Amino acid sequence: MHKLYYGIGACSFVPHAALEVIREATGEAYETQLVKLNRKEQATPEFLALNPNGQVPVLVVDGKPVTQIVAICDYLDRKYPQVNLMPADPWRRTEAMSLLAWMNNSVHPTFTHVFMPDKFTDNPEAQAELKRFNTAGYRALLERIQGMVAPADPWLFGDKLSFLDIYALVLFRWGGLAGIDPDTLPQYKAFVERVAKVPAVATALAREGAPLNMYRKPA
Ligand SMILES: N[C@@H](CCC(=O)N[C@@H](CS)C(=O)NCC(=O)O)C(=O)O
Repeated sequence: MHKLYYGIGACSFVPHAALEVIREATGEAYETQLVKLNRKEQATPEFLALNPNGQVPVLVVDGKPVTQIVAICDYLDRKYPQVNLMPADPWRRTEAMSLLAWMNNSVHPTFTHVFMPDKFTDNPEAQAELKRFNTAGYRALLERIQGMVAPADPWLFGDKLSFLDIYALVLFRWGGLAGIDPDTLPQYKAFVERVAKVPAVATALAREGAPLNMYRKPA
């Protein structure tokens, strides 16, 4: 059975919701293990033995850990192609993979500079500057995603919910944490509300227990 190590509201929500979509479609059960990121459980020797990067998600498959969302999504799609979490057509799949990589290697790290600037410098003034600069950059990236989700009918890659729709939800929520008012991105907000209503996504959201709207007005 697959076992997912996840954090509340973290990027691990992408495989978490996907595993739930798979469970609903195929009956394949999975286990979850919460890693309390605020308590630095990702830095314990036991967890570092699973993922030396000290990050969630980790998916354990037949006792072997796999890390990195792009690899985990690729594995789950190849294991359960009938669930269509990536498009089946080779070119559409490549387009989806390109978008997944961009979300993971460009949008996601921009937010990390806002949320965890201490990962990039130990100078408090530089941290404040990183936060300010990257909040603006993050907003611009969310606007680009809004341009992609606005015409989605109903999902980014057609009639099947994909990893991309779930990642779009995660990145939008983080905007709230970065002090970006969700109401200023109305088309993106409407899309995320739609994704959140998909029963499997709603189940995973309920398990994590964090609100969909994480907006914190900047001080
Ligand atoms: N590129 C990695 C990013 C993973 C990542 O940034 N995980 C964050 C949560 S969203 C984390 O575990 N942060 C805890 C830490 O870095 O201490 C992936 O795709 O898995």
